[in-house]
Amino acid sequence: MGAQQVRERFAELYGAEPEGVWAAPGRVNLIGEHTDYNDGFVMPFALPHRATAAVSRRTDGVLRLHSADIEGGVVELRLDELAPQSDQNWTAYPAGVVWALREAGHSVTGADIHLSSTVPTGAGLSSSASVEVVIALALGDLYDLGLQRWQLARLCQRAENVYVGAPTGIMDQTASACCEAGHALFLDTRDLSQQQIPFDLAAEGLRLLVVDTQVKHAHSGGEYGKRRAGCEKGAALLGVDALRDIPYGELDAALARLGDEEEVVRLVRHIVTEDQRVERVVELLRSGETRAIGPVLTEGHTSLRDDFRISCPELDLVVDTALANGALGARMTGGGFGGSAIVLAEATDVDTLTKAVEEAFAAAGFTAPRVFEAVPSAGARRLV
Ligand code: GAF
Repeated sequence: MGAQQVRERFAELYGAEPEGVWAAPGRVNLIGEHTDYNDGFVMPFALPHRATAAVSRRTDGVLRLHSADIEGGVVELRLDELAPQSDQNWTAYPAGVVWALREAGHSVTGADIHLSSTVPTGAGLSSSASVEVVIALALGDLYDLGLQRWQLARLCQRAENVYVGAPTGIMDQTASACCEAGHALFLDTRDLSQQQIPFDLAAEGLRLLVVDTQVKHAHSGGEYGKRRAGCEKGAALLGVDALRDIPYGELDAALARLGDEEEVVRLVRHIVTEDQRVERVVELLRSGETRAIGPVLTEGHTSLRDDFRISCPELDLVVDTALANGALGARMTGGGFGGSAIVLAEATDVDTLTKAVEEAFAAAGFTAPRVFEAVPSAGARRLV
């Protein structure tokens, strides 16, 4: 929805113009999956799909929230009653950010907020992080909190981990806050150092398709947390702070030391090889060998399917069908257990590929997927 529409709806709901309108995008992760809570590397880019928020300050300790995308009216909350994991609804994301800001000592005295989003929910495209980041950016601006983008991302992650109760890493919030149009973000999640890597597929006659399988997923469910706990167990058994500290060249020796801890062996192998895949993709993009990243993306999928075990039949079908129909590479993206896959393809193959995936889904009796082209877009910003 455009800034003007969001602004007008705010005025209808709250009886006055908002002080401003902000937007924050969803993301696609090109490579580097589940590495973020292992202090590793990730490489997301922002989608044109975004959460837009019209916001005004209040001084009476009240937070009023409304979403264009959810049935129901304005929800009114008192700031001094906000408490972690007290809310199972969509309001937990914006309220969690207000809670995290106040908990960090920032003086936020209330807000009226109207939200509208074009980021598909439950599709592995960071709809939650986009809501968190747009609220943090808006309140940071209005209350003049002087927060840098990486600080916004950390606060949003805290809102998600503690207030919402989902044990996610820092990738999605940083992507939404820091990505730039025409670039992928090479992020070191240990110190949040980042490099913008030019990623202009159209200029090279390439396309990156997102295939939303329509299989919904949630990170507050147990499987994500189990993978995270397994990785932490691996790091503890190997005597390192995080799996990021196992160099790729020492992987075999590290796995041998894990003995018969089969599940941990698989998790460790995925994380260490995935960090190396991110570094390979960065090198290939830097040297202009964009087509050569395809097989690296596909290796990433195999590792997520067989070692990390977070794929599902729909995601595997996208990858297999795409590869059988000329894709350069394909993989699931995001947290897994559903959500979306990405497909790197020649522009000239897009129609054939899309049709092949749609037909394969129909033949398998799966819900029709939603396929769209992902163009690396701008990060969070003020619109009005
Ligand atoms: C989800 C999480 F929110 C991220 O932090 C990340 O772990 C991702 O899954 C997997 O790479 O999007």
